[in-house]
Amino acid sequence: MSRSVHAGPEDGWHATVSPDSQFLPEKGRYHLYIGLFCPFAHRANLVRHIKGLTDIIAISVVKPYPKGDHKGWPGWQFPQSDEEYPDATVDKLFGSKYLHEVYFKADKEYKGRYFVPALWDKKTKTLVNNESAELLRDLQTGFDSLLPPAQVRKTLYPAHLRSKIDEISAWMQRDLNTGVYKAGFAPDQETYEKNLPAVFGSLNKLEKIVHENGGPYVLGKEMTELDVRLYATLVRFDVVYVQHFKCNLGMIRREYPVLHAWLKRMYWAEPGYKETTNFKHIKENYTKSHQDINPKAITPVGPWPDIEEFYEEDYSKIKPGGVSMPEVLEHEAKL
Ligand SMILES: N[C@@H](CCC(=O)N[C@@H](CS)C(=O)NCC(=O)O)C(=O)O
Repeated sequence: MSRSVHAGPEDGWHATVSPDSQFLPEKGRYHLYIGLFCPFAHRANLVRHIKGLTDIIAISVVKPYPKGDHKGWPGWQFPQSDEEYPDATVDKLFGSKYLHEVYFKADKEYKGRYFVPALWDKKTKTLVNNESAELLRDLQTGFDSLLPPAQVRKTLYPAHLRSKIDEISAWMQRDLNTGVYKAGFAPDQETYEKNLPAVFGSLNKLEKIVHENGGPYVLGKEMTELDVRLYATLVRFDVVYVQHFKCNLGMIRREYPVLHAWLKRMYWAEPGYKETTNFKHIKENYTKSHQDINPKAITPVGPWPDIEEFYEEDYSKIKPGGVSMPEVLEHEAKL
C-alpha cells in the first residue's frame, strides 16, 4: 500500500515503513514522538510494545501541559531535563523545546497542527507518519523482516476479522474515541447534549458485543485493533472523561460490568498495556491544559483507585449493563 507522503503544508504525513517503500525497516532509524496522555499516541505506543519494537523504535515523550492555544501554537513542550516531569523526556534527537521544531524540520512551511503521535526518519530527516490509525495499522507489519517468527505472527488485523474490525472501528472512532471530545469541547449546552448520547450508545453496544463474544478480547479469542482503540479511550474514561468532559451518564466501573472486566484484564494481564499507561500524565494533561474547561487547573484526586484490581474472566457470569436513558438507547439502536 502506498500513500502520498505529505501532500503539502496543510497536510499531515502518511507514509509507511516497509521493504517496498523509501522508508525501509531498520533498527534505530525511526523515532516516535508521543505524549503519554494522548489516546491516539497511545495506539502507536501500544503496537510498538505488542509487536516487540521497543528496541527498534525509540521514543521521546512531551510534557502533558501546557498545550498550545486554540490554533495549536506553540504546542507541546519537552522538558529540558529528564527530571523536570516524571516520565516525560527531552527530545532525544534534537533537544528541542517544542514539538513544532521537529515538524518544521520536516516542512518549514507546515501549516497544520503539531500532533502526537509522529514518527520521524533519521535517515531522510523527515516525518514519516503522524496519523494514529495509519501507525496502528502499519507498525504491525512494517518491521516484520527484523523480527523473530513469533512476533511476525502477531497481527491485530487478521484477514478473517477485517470486515468486523472496519465496521466497528468506524463508529467507535466517531462516537467514542472522538465522541468524548465532541461532548467535552462542546461550545454550548445544546451541542453538549446533542453529542453526549452517542458516547453512551456506543458503550452500550460494546458492552453487548464483548459479552456475546465471550472474551478475553472484543471479538473473542484474538486481540485486534479494536482492543487497542477501545483501551486507549476506556482507561481514560472514569479518571478524566466522566468529570472533565462531562460524560457522566455512567462510569465504566459502575454501569458497564463487562467492559470493566475487559479493561481490568487488559491493564493487569496483557503485556504492554499497563506499561504504556500513565495516570499522572493522563489526569494532568486534560485538567491542567484546558483552561476554558478547568480555569483553576485543579486536578481531581478521584476516582480512587485509578483502576481497580480484581476481575471476572468468565463473562457468562456477568450480567451486561448499560445506560438506559432514552436518547442513549435511540443512538445504540442505530449502530
Ligand atoms: N490525527 C491525529 C490526532 C491526534 C491528536 O489529536 N493528538 C492530540 C493530543 S491527544 C494533539 O497532539 N493535539 C495537538 C493540537 O491539537 O494542537 C491522530 O489520530 O493521530
